Amino acid sequence: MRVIVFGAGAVGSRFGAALADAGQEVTLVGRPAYVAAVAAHGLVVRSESDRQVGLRAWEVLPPGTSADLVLLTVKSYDVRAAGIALATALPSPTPVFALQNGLGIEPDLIEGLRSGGWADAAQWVVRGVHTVPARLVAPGVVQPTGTGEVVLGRNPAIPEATERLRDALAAAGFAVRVTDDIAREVWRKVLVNAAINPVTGDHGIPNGRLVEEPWRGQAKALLAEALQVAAAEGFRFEPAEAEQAVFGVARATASNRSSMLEDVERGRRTEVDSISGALLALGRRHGLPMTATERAIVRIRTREAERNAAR
Ligand code: KPL
Repeated sequence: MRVIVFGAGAVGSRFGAALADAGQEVTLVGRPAYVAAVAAHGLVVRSESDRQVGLRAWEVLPPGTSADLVLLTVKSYDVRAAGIALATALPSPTPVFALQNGLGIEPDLIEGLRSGGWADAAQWVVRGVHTVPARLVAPGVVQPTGTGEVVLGRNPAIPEATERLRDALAAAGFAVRVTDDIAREVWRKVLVNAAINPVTGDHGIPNGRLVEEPWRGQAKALLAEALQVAAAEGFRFEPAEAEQAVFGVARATASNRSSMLEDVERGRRTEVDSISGALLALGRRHGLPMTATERAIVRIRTREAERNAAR
């Protein structure tokens, strides 16, 4: 199967390497330094001994490149632009799996794909979520940093695409399941990100330390607000189930630095808007108290600004 991994960050690289290792024909799309590194030495997977994986990487998709499916792993704020780029480059509409953190991803992707010329864009978009952790040690060098799960939704217009990706990911060694209620899984993942990412990003701690105070308490306060918003939107989770999800992921990815911490430390924009910002907007609409979330957003914005000023 020909797979385009659009967004060669840590997660895209981990998926791309594993799929290529399992025999899929993988093309990665990433930044110039990354593409140059992969051209020079392949994609390196770091463990006790480094392993090189042969695959193609491009800065932009050469027009006319076709694929059986696309794994979209760009940051949430780049989804629309990625949609335009994909619809412009691919010769015909192709299933696109959106694996981002946060809320409001599909409308952005559909809008981008439509602007790029796919009139029936909604027929080609499939949402998924995952908790697979990874770290980009250097351009073209990725380190798996724990275990996680992939959950794929189904688009009734292209149900077989989900089965194909599920089989490919399973053969590549990932725990993967398919659901007919991806909206609930997206909320479950948002709860996890809302609790883990701002606390780890603010305090510079790996995910595993979230089980310790005072971070545990901060994560629980964020989770409590996110749970209220989810319920107001029609997605009820038992608090114990949600806590289990948050601290279960924190333990399974203990040595991992959350994507928000990586972004803050590298002076990049974080996904705070699509995670905490989206929750805050909904919470306000429902008249819910959102003090912990508001504080977390301010702290992350401050971190982003500090890093940018120090550059
Ligand atoms: O999604 C993640 C992220 O860092 O954005 C988790 C699963 C929390 C792993 O760190």
